[in-house]
Amino acid sequence: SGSGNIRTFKDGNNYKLIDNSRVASGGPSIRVCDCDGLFIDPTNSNISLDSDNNWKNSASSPRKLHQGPEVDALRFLGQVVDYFKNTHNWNSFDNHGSPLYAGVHYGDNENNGYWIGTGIVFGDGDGSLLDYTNTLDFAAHEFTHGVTDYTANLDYFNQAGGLNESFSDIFAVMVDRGDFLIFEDCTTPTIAGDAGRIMNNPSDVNAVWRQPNHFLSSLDSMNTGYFNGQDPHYSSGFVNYACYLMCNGGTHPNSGISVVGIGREKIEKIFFHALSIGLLGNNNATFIECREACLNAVDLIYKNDPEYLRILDTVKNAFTAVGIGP
Ligand code: ASN
Ligand code: ZN
Ligand code: CA
Repeated sequence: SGSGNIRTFKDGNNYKLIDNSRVASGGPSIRVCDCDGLFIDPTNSNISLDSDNNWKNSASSPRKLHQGPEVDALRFLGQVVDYFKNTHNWNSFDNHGSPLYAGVHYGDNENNGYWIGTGIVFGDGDGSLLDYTNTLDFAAHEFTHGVTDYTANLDYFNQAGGLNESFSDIFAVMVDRGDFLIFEDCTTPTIAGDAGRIMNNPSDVNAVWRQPNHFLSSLDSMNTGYFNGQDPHYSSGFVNYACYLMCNGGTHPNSGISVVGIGREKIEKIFFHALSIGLLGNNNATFIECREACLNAVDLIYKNDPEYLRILDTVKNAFTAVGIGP
């Protein structure tokens, strides 16, 4: 994703993709492992090496030997860690500054990436459906699964599963900032304008995961079973849409309910408060409980803000617009 300077670690004759610049202030060491096409755990193994500290792709070498994605992982995880620290005063994924591991070139043409408890593994993709998976919003999405594990600790099924996925998408777009598209930088490199998920229009045909935009949306063949929570990537759609409406405003096409947008700065604080305090330890939280936690967050954070009533209205109307609550 372009050239630039990075922090590395000199060890004998080699340089390692380790960024310890946050350690002195209590932050995490960020460590990139080269999985080299294997399904291996990056924790404490195979740190990416380079002999001259000039990291680059070699066009002639196979994708799994490209250093670009390894460098990107280091940079993007740094940005994600800095976002959570600077915006939410949350230190690494566990709020204890634990080291964060990235496993790059995970698996053979693997079209996905995962939170693994100590960090994230990133597949290279097959170059068609996905082109590498270590983009900024992918890193932020997966990292947020780690934050969720240490806060609300939401199940990955039923309504809690949808909320779990939604929190990851919400903070993915908060970190990535420019848009409400999920994984747009790595989804189908040959097709312009599509994305994994589209929070501003979850049922858009350009989304790989077409999601219901309302709790009561009739189920199409792609999301059959979402009321049983079989795939959290569908039941997250209307919560994602509520978040979008809170930030940018709009009228829900089904319910006709309008929401006045109040921007991202207040909304990200409200959702983080809900995740880390309101829903703390609430493994099987429901959509309604998420609404209540967000409304409580508005009270606790903005009670004395001159805009308090406007903020409350926006959050309430957005949840109501997507069918969560009265
Ligand atoms: N495996 C990823 C996840 O955390 C990517 C995705 O959103 N499908 O959900
Ligand atoms: Zn996820
Ligand atoms: Ca994005």
